[in-house]
Amino acid sequence: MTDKTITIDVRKDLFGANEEAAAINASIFEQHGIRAIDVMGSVGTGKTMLIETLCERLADKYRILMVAGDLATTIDADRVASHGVDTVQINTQTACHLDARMVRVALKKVDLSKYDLVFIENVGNLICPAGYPLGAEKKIVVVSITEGPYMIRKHPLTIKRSDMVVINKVDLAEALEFDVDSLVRDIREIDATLPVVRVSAKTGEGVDELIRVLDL
Ligand SMILES: Nc1nc2c(ncn2[C@@H]2O[C@H](COP(=O)(O)OP(=O)(O)O)[C@@H](O)[C@H]2O)c(=O)[nH]1
Ligand SMILES: [Mg+2]
Repeated sequence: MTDKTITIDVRKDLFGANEEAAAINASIFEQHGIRAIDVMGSVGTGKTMLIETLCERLADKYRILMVAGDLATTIDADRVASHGVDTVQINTQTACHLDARMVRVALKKVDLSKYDLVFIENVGNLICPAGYPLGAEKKIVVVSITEGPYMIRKHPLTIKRSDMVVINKVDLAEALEFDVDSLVRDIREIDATLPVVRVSAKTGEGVDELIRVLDL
């Protein structure tokens, strides 16, 4: 390397800046007495449906805001809004994940004194969102049995950086002859103690347990 070369430490400069912004978001949530949950997972695993189900179950207990992250469209925000929940859509256009600054911009659009629980649906993929904390108290990852049997083993870092794994669509396990225990074993190989909850966002099976484990 010569003195003509400028080097950039991506971890320090990019991830470090995001972590600082996430810490600010966390303090904003705390000031307002808001609990926030970052919901990660591939496209189609049921993140939005799970948030819809949780909003229905928790409507009497919490004033809920949903922040939806997608490259384009307001489809997910509109789905959740149809349950009477306030929503903010962030369209990242090209970015494969939300970052803490995007979330801060979204939070500035609303009156935070009106809420005490925020669900943040991250952009659908199992890779990028894991590296970008948003200031939420928990990062949960939703996987589902329709993604096939290897998604846990192929994404160990995402599992390591999550506070909980939700295995969704268990209602389809029998029809697809899918061994849900094998997913749990794969998670255990990566983290022996990570909470794992099996649910069906569609039928509601396991959702009470999820609420209990999330301490909501
Ligand atoms: N059978 C079944 N289908 C589900 C379940 N959860 C979601 N789906 C379906 O899976 C598709 C993707 O769900 P969606 O919530 O949009 O996934 P997202 O992309 O992760 O937000 C939709 O057609 C849902 O109806 C579930 O628990 N069981
Ligand atoms: Mg969605």
